Amino acid sequence: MAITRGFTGRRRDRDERLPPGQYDAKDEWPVLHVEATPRIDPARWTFGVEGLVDTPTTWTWDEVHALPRSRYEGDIHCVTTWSKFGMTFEGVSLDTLLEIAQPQEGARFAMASSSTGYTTNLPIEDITGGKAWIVWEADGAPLPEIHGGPVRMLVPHLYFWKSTKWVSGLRLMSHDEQGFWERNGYHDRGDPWLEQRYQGD
Ligand SMILES: Nc1nc2c(c(=O)[nH]1)N[C@H]1C(S)=C(S)[C@@H](COP(=O)(O)O)O[C@H]1N2
Ligand SMILES: [Mo]
Repeated sequence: MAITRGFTGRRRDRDERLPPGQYDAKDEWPVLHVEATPRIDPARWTFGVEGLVDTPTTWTWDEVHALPRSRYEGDIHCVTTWSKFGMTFEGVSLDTLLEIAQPQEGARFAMASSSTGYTTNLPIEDITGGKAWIVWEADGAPLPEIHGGPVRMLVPHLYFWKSTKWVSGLRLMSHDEQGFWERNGYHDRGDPWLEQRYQGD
């Protein structure tokens, strides 16, 4: 009898891609947001980087599409305990955008915003070094409006509330400030492998 990896060791009990306290949502991609889904015409969408940068820059839909494309293939994890394996997202790396905007030495945190008013805070180290994107495609199709289309942020190594839907900009700051869910009790960083769900975790 053939013994495959799936039938040996720990993996039988628990998929090693699953952070503690999470379950595999399989084919389902739950939709979660606190505001009404906005209708955003890509022709009017912009993304701006401001705050502690030498070159504050705003990109249009056409301008971000002219930048080098970057793809994420991997898993996502929501604090409400679902995880989803093997997702593919395409857009542009935040490294590319920050290379243009030129963060200043004192920039240590970022606030990501949606045009709806939703915000979430992130340390600079979590959005640089190939760990964060703005994306307009999911699994080979245009990002659905309900999942943040035309463009959302993607920071897949942190809980998914850090991935702002209908993203409109990023402000770089010297100090940490709390965003929407963080002010409401969620963790300032949100690492699923450390189970940083709530303030104090
Ligand atoms: N603008 C906005 N972005 C948001 C949210 C939100 O309420 N508004 N919710 C966050 C949370 S809690 C999660 S789990 C994911 C859900 O993304 P999905 O609906 O595409 O699964 O979006 C994140 N980004
Ligand atoms: Mo979430």
